[in-house]
Amino acid sequence: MSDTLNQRQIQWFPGHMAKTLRLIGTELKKVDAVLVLLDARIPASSLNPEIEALLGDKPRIYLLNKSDLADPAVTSRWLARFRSEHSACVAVSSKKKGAAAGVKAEVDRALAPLLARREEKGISGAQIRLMLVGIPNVGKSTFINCFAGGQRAKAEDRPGVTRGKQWVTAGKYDLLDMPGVLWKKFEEPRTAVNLAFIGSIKDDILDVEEIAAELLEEVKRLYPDKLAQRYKLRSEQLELERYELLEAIGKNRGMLISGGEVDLSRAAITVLDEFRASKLGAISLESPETACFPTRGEESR
Ligand SMILES: Nc1nc2c(ncn2[C@@H]2O[C@H](COP(=O)(O)OP(=O)(O)OP(=O)(O)O)[C@@H](O)[C@H]2O)c(=O)[nH]1
Ligand SMILES: [Mg+2]
Repeated sequence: MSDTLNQRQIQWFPGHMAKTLRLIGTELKKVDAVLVLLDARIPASSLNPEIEALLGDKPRIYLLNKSDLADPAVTSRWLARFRSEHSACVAVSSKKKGAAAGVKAEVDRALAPLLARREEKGISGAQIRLMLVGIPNVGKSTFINCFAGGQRAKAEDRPGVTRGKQWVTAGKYDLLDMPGVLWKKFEEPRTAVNLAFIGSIKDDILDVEEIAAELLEEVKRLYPDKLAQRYKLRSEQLELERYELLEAIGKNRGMLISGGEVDLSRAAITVLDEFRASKLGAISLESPETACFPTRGEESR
């Protein structure tokens, strides 16, 4: 399936994403630092190597967003991993009040040399300008709303909501919201699948049954108890092959079509929706010990 996804690269990298990438390049000169939003459930797969390469030496802070949906124990290991590579990193839940305070402190810390220079020059009142970048649907606009207060940027539960750049002022900070951007070719086949699981690739270009069956396989491997509990699966059902498992779930939920067959497509949509809405509980799909993850300096190669 991953091959199929890779063959469809044109559809998930439409023209507006190439445009956004160019926009990031030009706007970069105008900002003091970049906030790179990652999805805490898949920090490696949500790290865009093309953005990394563009950022160069610009101060950056990685935000593990949607950390309310991720396994806290795995998130702390990711924080340690980023920090061990001298990258500032904060776990964030943008939908929760007060989530921005930790990020503001981290920004001020990362920009301490710049702020000291401004103080010397007598321009300490100058705005701190931050650009937000990340894959579609990772929560950039929601984060801005949480940082600035109120509904300042449009945020919705689907990829591709923000279409152009937008500046939002929050006290001494100016934030630049950007459209989400993916990259043309995924080095690791798992990347495309992980992005599909969390809803960063539009479902209408995906085979949802295949994605749901693959997700079940992954959750079964990592959190079998959560899967069994959510779908009331007996231990022998957990042993089923992935499509049979999807079928069993549809059956348990009474999703039948005429003739008594299970409506696999409905079951698949349910599994994906419920995973994305965190109905199975907090789940991390990537850990720093096993994920293929570029270290700083490697990314521009
Ligand atoms: N549970 C949870 N949901 C979040 C969080 N941040 C954002 N969301 C949800 O994720 C969805 C996408 O959020 P957006 O802010 O529109 O994402 P975006 O990165 O701006 O997306 P594009 O503009 O499409 O690139 C929305 O349904 C948000 O409510 C978070 O920290 N936790
Ligand atoms: Mg947006």
